[in-house]
Amino acid sequence: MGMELSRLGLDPGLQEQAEQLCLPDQRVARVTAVDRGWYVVRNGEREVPARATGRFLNATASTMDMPCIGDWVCVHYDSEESASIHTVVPRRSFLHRKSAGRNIELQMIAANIDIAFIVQACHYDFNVARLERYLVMAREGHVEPLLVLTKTDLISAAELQHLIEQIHQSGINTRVIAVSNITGAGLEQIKELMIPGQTYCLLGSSGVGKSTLINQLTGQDTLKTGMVSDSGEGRHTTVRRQLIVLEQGAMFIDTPGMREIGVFGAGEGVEGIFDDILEIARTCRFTNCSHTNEPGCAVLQAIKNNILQPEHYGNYVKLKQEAEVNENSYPDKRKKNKPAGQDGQTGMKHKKKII
Ligand SMILES: Nc1nc2c(ncn2[C@@H]2O[C@H](COP(=O)(O)OP(=O)(O)OP(=O)(O)O)[C@@H](O)[C@H]2O)c(=O)[nH]1
Ligand SMILES: [Mg+2]
Ligand SMILES: [Zn+2]
Repeated sequence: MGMELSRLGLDPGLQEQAEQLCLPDQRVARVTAVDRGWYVVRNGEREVPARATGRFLNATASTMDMPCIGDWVCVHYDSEESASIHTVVPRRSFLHRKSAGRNIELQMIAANIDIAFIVQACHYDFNVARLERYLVMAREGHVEPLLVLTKTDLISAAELQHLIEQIHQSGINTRVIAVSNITGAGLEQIKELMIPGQTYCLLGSSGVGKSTLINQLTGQDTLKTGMVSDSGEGRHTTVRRQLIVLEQGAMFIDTPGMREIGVFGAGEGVEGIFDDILEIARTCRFTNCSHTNEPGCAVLQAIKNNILQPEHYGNYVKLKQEAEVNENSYPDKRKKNKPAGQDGQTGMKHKKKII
């Protein structure tokens, strides 16, 4: 499989799995673009459009199991210019969410990610509770998070300092890098952490400057970027997911801005990023304390003593409940979605709508 694929991030573990899964007439490739039912796959230097085979679609019960950006897949090259996807190699890490709407619809955002750049703009977009949601998402998928605050040119140094303090006061100890795509401030810090062969995925609302940041790093206008209105509201300039390989060797996945990020999962992600609360709760008098009105509740006491911020605690409770509700509804949904043949169709439709 050679050097070329390891440059795209195929490590020995993934390679071994891929070798077992791919048939002799198939090759391992990485999904580098996703646009509704279409894919682009890259094997070494060669990048061609691809489709999932009918057989694959029939065997796939959930949209979560469809190929997604960053996936390693077994492909058959039908010609010099097209390929078909037969198998998805199990993901080592992933980013997924419950998408917009009342129904529980799960969506795989990206796979095999080393670091998720959780991007918020200092101006208008900044929101700690939303940062926490993204942190849960990263944690659930075993992806290391990094917080990136953009558009620092629009606020003063003191205001920026205040935002960073708010993050730390909420008990978030993830690294924060503040950048301006206009002045170039902070970009060196991003460049310093980039490692050839690693994959970084940018997440965040529309208009925060995700595509602009990637363009800064490539040094070219590789991606289309959009104007934002005065209210800071973006316009969903990026419509497809795309993996870009920098000359230096690091890979960046650009995603369309997200409006809603529902969390789900066994709650492991939620617990993971609220360590501070769990630590405090260990000293509650009752082990099954619900932290609402029990005597000897350490959490309530900590809020009273200003050690714990009520908003931070409130968000913990909300996310935990949400994760549980979504997790419980998911298996039913999965069953209902069968037979799988029809699901391939609905899967496509959802993809279109969600982004
Ligand atoms: N002032 C300022 N403007 C920026 C900065 N970064 C990006 N912008 C502008 O913000 C607008 C939106 O940038 P994009 O890069 O398209 O935002 P995006 O996050 O990719 O948005 P979607 O593709 O819709 O998700 C563009 O007009 C950029 O020029 C920055 O650091 N400072
Ligand atoms: Mg964009
Ligand atoms: Zn308690």
